[in-house]
This record gives sequence, structure tokens and C-alpha cells, in this order.
Amino acid sequence: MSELTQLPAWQKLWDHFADAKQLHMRELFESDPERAERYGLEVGGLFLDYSKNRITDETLQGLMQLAREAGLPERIKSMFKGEKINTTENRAVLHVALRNRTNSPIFVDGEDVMPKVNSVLERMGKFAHAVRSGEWLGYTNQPITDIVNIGIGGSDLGPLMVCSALRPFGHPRMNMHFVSNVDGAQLKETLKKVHSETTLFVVESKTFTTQETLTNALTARDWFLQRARDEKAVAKHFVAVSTNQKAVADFGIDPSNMFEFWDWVGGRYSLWSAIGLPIMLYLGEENFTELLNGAHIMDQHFRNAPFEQNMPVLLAMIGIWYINYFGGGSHVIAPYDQYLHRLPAFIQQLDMESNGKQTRTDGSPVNFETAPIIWGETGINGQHAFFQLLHQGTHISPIDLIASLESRGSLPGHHEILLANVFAQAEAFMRGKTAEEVREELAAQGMKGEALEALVPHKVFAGNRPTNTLLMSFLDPRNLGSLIAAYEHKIFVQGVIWGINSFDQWGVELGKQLAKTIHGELTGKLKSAEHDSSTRRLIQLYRQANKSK
Ligand code: G6Q
Repeated sequence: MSELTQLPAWQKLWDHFADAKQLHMRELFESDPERAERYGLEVGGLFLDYSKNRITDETLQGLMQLAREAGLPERIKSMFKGEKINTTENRAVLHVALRNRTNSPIFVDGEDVMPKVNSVLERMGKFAHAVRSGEWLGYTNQPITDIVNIGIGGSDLGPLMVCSALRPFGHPRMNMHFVSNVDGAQLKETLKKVHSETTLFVVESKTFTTQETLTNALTARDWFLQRARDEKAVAKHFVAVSTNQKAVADFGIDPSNMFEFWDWVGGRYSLWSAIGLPIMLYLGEENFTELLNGAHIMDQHFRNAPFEQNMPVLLAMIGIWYINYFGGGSHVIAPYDQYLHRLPAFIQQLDMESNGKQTRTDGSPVNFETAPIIWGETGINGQHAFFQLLHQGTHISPIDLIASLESRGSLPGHHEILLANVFAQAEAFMRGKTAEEVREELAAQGMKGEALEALVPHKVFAGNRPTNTLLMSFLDPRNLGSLIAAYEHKIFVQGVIWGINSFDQWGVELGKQLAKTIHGELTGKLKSAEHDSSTRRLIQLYRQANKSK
């Protein structure tokens, strides 16, 4: 594979960086009245303003050249064609097939995957309709009122984020619950809120071997049977979503109650598959289809638009500019929307699990930074907390500010305040505040002399802090679908530039193995294994604390 740091565009960008790092966005805006117009882009119901970045036309040309030299055009084609680009697992990467609304054939191992995608979607639709309409009845002939999703990681965060984001579109009878933590508390608290007669448990696990999920599912099943006292009733209250039919059957869920997906769907990219069943149960088939439609719009755009006007490519390459040239290792997701409060956690997994790697696809180590640390919170709450660091701290971290333009559904007077904050923050991050402006401001407040001068340095803001403003017309299934797909493709592009496999997750697999031995020791099933002194001591402390049990 080509050595990224040897590519002509990589070096050319370094030459350009020597000058570009001196530029202040204030001046860039002053010298170009058209900047916002030129550095803005609309795709479907999404609008991206990327003008408040430390970039010029030369930067963008260099970055797009880098994308071409790194083979991005070919890699995009490979993904959409179903080639096995997840090389360490020998799998295709086809979340795009799950929302391929044109139905054009996509082949994996010579087989068109579209018929099975459509057939599972149809089964999901029928099932969702039966549950939502009240036709599907529990063991005492009552309709379902509560859905408990049991899953973790990719089998939790996507459905959880989407169901929270689209709550205004949810079925009024349906209460959604998500249980991922194996600590017992989350399941215990959830079970306090639901009734066995009216609850449907959706057990979601790609592998159906994940200890946390299986433990929670078994406990939920015991809880249910203690109440229903009839094994046959399980079929009305437990369904599974998995790629592993045998494990589902072994667990005791009838395979006719299983919704299938395939190994070419990565966990963190799976909300579009049967893993989206809780989404469909809550929002209905039509809204789920709209979510897929929105993603499809972004897929088509990503596949066909020239890089210079390609939203995911722009987001990715501007990200590369900060990560690899400025050396900023963090990126903030700040949705100005309470319904999107789980979006930072979702993007965190999507990005950090995909690109948190240091080995390239050919097995060689990288000699540059890869995935940034993704973090965030609803913007308005962040403003009253960590934005201080973003404004005046020593780290420079790009921020995605995400909001909806229309005030539809908001309480009177609220949306204007919210959006005023989005725009004001973006402006402040860009402009900053000079010592001269601070002096004027303090003088206007009646301060003067030494007291004024002593305060000036504390109230100065350097500005020049990058933001992307991502605006939706309105937070609905279609626009959310486009937004998520934009991030998925952004992450893919960055993975391609770094030459890493964005679709495996050996770090997660390690976590799944590690606890097994120690769990055996804690439960007394295994004799003490070899450990370092710290681990031995921690195990001892556990034993002492639980001596009497
Ligand atoms: C996602 C990861 C990981 C996975 C969970 C749950 O891409 O692989 O987050 O989704 O570990 O795995 P199962 O779905 O197999 O239970």
C-alpha cells in the first residue's frame, strides 16, 4: 500500500501548513465576503457551514488531492460493490445495502444480498405492525405497552440514540427501555417499571455470545417465568435479533421469533438492519423507511458528488487537517437539541471503535495520529460546563455544532434562544476577543487604570477555534438518517486516508475474553490463576468483601 507520509499531497500540505497555521479566521472572513457562501453545502435536509475552519482554497485543494492520492475513489467503489474491505475478518462492509432504496443488486460471494435485506425488512414491518396495532397479544391477551431492548455496544447505542432522537414520532402506547449494563441495577430498575403481561423483550446480539447481554436476557427470562409460570408464554414476550441462529435456539428463543442480519453488517453500523427492530416498533415501518431513505440520500451523495462538494469527504478531510497537521487529538460533538442527547455517545463509538487503530491494513504500524477522542454533550449544557476549555484552554478541539432550523414542536420562545446560542458560540469560537475589545468593554462598564489592565489578559479570547455548523431543517427520521450516514462515511474516509481497517474491533474482542478467567476465580469455579500482584490484591479484596455470601 502507498505510504501516506510519502504521498506528494501529504508533503505539499506540510509546506502549506507552515503559512496556514499563522492565519486567523477573522482575517479570512474579512478578506473574503463570499467565504460563508463558498464554504457551505446542502444535502437533502442537511446544511453544513464549514467556513469557520482554519482553511483556505489551497488547503482544500491539497486535502482533496491527498484523498485522491490515498485511493479514496477506488475504496468508495469497493465498499459499495460489496468487496471484502474488512480484511482482518474477511467480510464485506455493506450497511449501505441495508438502505439501498433503489434495490440495485449488490453481490457478496456471488449472491445478491438485496432479496434477503428486503425480506427481513418485510418481516420486521409485519411484526412491528402487529405489535403496534395491538394485534400481537401477551400471554394474558393484553397488547404490548413496553419494549425492553437488551443489548450492548452496537446492539444498544444505535437504537437507543434513534429512539431518543425521534421521540415525538414514537407510538403513544409504547414505552422504550434499553438495558446494556450487566451491573444488575439497570435491569432491576427497568423491571420495576414494567409488567410481564405487557412487555416485549428484544434480545439483540450479533454474535449471541456477549456475556452482558446473555446474562441480562437470562435474568429477564427468569423474572418473566416467575410471573407467567408458562414456558409457552416466552414466545409472546421474547424475540431475538442476531446473525447466530443456533445460539438463539440454544438460548430458548424460537427461531421463528428471530430476526436475522449478516456478518457484513458491523455492530456499530447495524441500526439499519434488524437491530433497528426496536426503532421500527417505536416509530412504525413508515418512519423507519424514512430513516433509511435519509441515509440513502447521503449514500448517493457520498458516492457521486465531487470531493470538493461532498459532505462526508469535506468533514473527513478537514478533520485530517486538524488531527494530522495541527495535532488536535480530540473532536467535540455538541448537539443543540435535547432529543439528540445520546448522539455524542453514538458517534463516540462509531468513530473511536472504527478508527482507534494503529496498524495499517498491510500490518505495518502507522507513523501519524489516527482517530481523535470524540466527546461531547448537548451544546447548551456544555456551554455551562466544558466550553470554558474550548474557548480558553490550551487544547484546540474542533467542534460540530448540530441544530434544527425550524422551531416546529418547541415551546414558545425557546427555539430562538437555543439557536441564538449556537450561532453566537460559533462566532465567538471563530472571532475570539482582542485585548482592545476587552479594554473597550471594561471601560464602558466604568473600569479603568490598573484594575482594568489586570483583568484584560483573563478576558481575552484568542479565537481561531474551528467549528462545523450542521443544521437540519427539522429533526425527523429522514434528516436523522442523512446525518448518521454522513458521520459513517466521514469515518470511513478518514480510515481510508490512514490506511486502517475501520471495520474490525479487536480491542472490543479483547474485553470480551479478558474477564472470563477472573470471573471464574471470583465465582470459585476456577482456581487462582497467575496474575500480577495488583490484580491478585483486587481479587482478594473482592473475596473479603463478599466472604459471608
Ligand atoms: C460494534 C462492536 C461492539 C458490539 C458489542 C455487542 O461494532 O463490535 O460494540 O456491538 O460488543 O456485540 P453483540 O452484538 O455480538 O452482542
